[in-house]
Amino acid sequence: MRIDVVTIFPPLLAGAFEHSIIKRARDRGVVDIRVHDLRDYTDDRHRTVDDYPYGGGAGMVMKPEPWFRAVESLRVRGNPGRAVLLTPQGKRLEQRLVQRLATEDRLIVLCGRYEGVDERVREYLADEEISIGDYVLSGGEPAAVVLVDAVVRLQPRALGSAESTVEESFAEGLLEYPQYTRPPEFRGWRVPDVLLSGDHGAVDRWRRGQQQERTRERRPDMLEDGGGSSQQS
Ligand code: 6GU
Repeated sequence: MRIDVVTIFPPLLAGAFEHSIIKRARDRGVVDIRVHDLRDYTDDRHRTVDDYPYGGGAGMVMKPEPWFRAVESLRVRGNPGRAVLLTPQGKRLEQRLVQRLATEDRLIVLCGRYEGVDERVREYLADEEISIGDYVLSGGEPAAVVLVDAVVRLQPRALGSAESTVEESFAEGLLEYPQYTRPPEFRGWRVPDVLLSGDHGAVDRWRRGQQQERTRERRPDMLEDGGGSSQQS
C-alpha cells in the first residue's frame, strides 16, 4: 500500500512513522509512506498557503491552489488513490472505516488546519473527509498519525502473530478482556485464579464474560441492545 501525507508541518509526522509496527511494516515493504510539504506546491516567493476569509471573520483559510497542485502532481504516476481530507467536520473514524481504507492500494492524506480549508478542496479534490473524534485539534497532523497507524496495522504482514488479537475483538464489537502477567501477586493484588488454573476452557469463558461485562459497563453504545433499544431517540 502507498500512503502520501500532505502537510505544512512535515517534521510533526516524519518521526511518528519511524518506530514500532509502522517502521517494521515500512522495512518489510508492506507500506510505502511519504510525507510532502504543502509549501513545495506553492508558486510565490513566500510559499503562501493561506489567505483571509471572504466575508471576513477571524482566522485564515488554506488556499485551494497548493492542495490541487500537490494532489494532481502526486497522481501523475500510478494509482490515483483515495484523497482523504482530515478536519473536525469529517465523518468520524471508526474501525469499520479503517477496515475499508485499509483495502485501498493508495491513500493521499491531506492535513487541514483547524481554522479552515477552502471549501473547493473538500468539494472537488477530496474523495472523503474524516475526523478522528469530537474534539478540536490545531491541525490534521495528529489525526494523520492515528489514521495511518490504524490502517497500516491491518495490512497483511504488518503485525507479528502475537499482535493480531486486539482489533479482532474490536471488530467483533467487544472491548478486550483484562490481561495479566507475572508476578501472580503484586502489592497484595492477585491475578484472578482462573488464569492460573490451566483450564483453557474456563479461561476462554472467563475472558468472554469479561469482554461482555466491560463493553456493557463502558461502551453500551457498542452493543446492539445498549445504545439502541434502551435509549429513547
Ligand atoms: Cl481530522 N482535525 C482537527 N483539526 N481536529 C480534529 C480532527 C481533525 N479530528 C478530531 N478533531
